[in-house]
Amino acid sequence: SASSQPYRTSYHFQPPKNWMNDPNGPMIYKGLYHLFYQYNPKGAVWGNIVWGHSTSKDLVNWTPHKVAIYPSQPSDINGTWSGSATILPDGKPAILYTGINPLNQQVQNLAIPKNPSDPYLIEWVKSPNNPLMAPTPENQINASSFRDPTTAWRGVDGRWKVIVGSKINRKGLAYLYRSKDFVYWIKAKHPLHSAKNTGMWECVDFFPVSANSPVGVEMSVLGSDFKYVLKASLDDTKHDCYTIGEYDHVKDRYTPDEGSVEGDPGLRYDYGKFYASKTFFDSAKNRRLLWGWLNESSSVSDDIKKGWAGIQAIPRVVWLDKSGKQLVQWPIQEIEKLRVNPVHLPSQYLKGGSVVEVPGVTASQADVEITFKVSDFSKAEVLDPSWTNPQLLCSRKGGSVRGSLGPFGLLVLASKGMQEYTSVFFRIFKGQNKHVVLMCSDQSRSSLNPDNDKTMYGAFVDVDPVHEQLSLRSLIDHSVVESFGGHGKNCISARVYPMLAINEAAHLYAFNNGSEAVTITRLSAWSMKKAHIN
Ligand code: DQQ
Repeated sequence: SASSQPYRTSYHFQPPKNWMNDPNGPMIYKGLYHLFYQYNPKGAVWGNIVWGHSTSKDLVNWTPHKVAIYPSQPSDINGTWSGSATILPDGKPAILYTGINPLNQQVQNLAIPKNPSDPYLIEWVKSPNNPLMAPTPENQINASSFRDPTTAWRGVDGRWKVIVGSKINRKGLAYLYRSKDFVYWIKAKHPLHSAKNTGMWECVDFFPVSANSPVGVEMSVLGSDFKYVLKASLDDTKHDCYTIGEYDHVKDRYTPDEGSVEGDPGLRYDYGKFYASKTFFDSAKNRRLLWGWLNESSSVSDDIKKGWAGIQAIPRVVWLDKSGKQLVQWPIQEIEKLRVNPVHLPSQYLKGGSVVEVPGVTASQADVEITFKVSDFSKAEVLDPSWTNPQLLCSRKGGSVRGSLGPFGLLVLASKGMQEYTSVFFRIFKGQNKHVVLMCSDQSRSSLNPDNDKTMYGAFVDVDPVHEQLSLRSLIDHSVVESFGGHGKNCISARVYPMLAINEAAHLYAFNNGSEAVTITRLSAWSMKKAHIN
C-alpha cells in the first residue's frame, strides 16, 4: 500500500517487486509496444539476470508477461544480458543479446519469436547457431568487455550491420559486425568508432536524426538530411554520453562533428541519474523514443527492505535541436492523459526571497510546468571563467544559497515545515559576451534519512534568457523527479526518499531565492492519476 511503500512510483514503469536495470529490446510490433528489461527474479539486488517483459497499447499502462529470455543454453547459461530488437524486412522481430557462457565470456546471441502471429510475443526461441559473435584468440576481443548489441540496420550493400560495445585498455569502442543472413556475422576490420580514455562502452546506441525536423526516422535512411547520434553508457562514470556526427555508409565509419566532446564530460541525455538507455523508432507515430534506467539513490539495505530497486524514466521523444549541436527530449505526449485537476496560477511577479505554494495538486504525484521571464539583467552575477563544471557550481551554490538572478524554480516533494524539499532551479550569470543559464537539481535537503546519495546535479542550458523565457517542467512521482529545462534542452532526473513529504503530506512551491525579482508567466500543475503498470 501507499503508506507502507511511500517510494513506489505510480506512473513510472517498474515490476511488482525485485531488481530491474537496463531497458532491453524496445519495439512496436503489430501495434503493441514491447519493453523487456534486465531483471532479477530472486531479489532486490543485481544478479540472476533474465529478460522481464511487458507490453502496452499506449506506453502508459503496461501488462506483464512471463520472463521472455532466460539462461537455457551454453551460450547464455551464466546470464542473459542486454540487447536490442530489430524488425526484419518480413516484419518479424529478432533479438540480439549478450549471453554469459560457461567460461564467463561475453558472447552475442540471437532469439526469435516462436509464434510471430502472437502480438504479445510471449515465447522466444534461441538460434541453434548461438553464439553468433564471440571473443577468440584471433580477434583479440576482451571477453569480459564485449556486450550489448544494438538494433541492426541494413546497409547500402544489402548486408546487415550491428555494433557491440567494448574497450581495449582505456579506449572505448564499438565493434562492427556484418551479415548477409542475420545468423553468420563477420567482424569488420575497423570499429564503427572508438575514443581514447573513455573506458568500457556499455549499451551503445546508434541512430539517425533528421537535420531539419523533429520527426523520427528508422535506421536505413540515406542522404544528407540526416545526422547520426552515437551514444555510449560509460561504465566508469555511469553516464549516458553522446556525440552527433556523420556516418559513412560505405566505409561504415562514424565521425563526430568538429568541436564535439567525446566521453565524459560531454553531451549527456540527462545530467542526473539515467543510464543504459536505448532508443527505438516508433513507426506508428514516426518518432524516436528513448527509454532509460533510473537507479536508486538509497542504500542497498533500504532497497532490500522495500523489496525492489530500479525504475524506468518516462519514455522521451528525441530529436535534433535547431542548432544541430545537441538533442532535445520531451516526455511522450501520452503521459498527459494521466493529468487531472489542472491548477493554473495567474502570471505573477516573484519578488526576491519569496515562496508561493501551488495549491490543490497531489504534490507527490504531479506534472508541473513553469515559465519565468527575466527583465533586468543588470545585477547578474559574473561567471568566473574557472566555473566550467556546472555540477560543481550547483553544489557550491545550492538552492539555499542566495544569488542575484536566481536561484528561482520549484521546490518539490516539500514538507510543510520545509524540513525536507528537493529544489530544481535556474541561476543566470553574466558570461564573456552572453548570459549563461545554469540549471540545478538539489537533493541535499530531500530527506531526513542520512543513508541516501544526495549528490547535486547540474548543467548549463543553451538558452538566451534575454530573448527567451526560461521554462521548466518536472514530473514528480513519489521517489523520482524528472526535470526538463529550456523545453527539453536539458534534462535532470533525481531519485529522492523523503520521510515527511510523502503521499498527502507532500507540497509543491515556486520560489525565488535571488535578490532580483522575476516574473512567472505561466504556472500549470496537474495531479497525475495512477497508471496500470504490471
Ligand atoms: N547491464 C547489463 C549489461 C550492461 C549493463 C547487465 C549496463 O549487459 O552492460 O545487467 O547497465
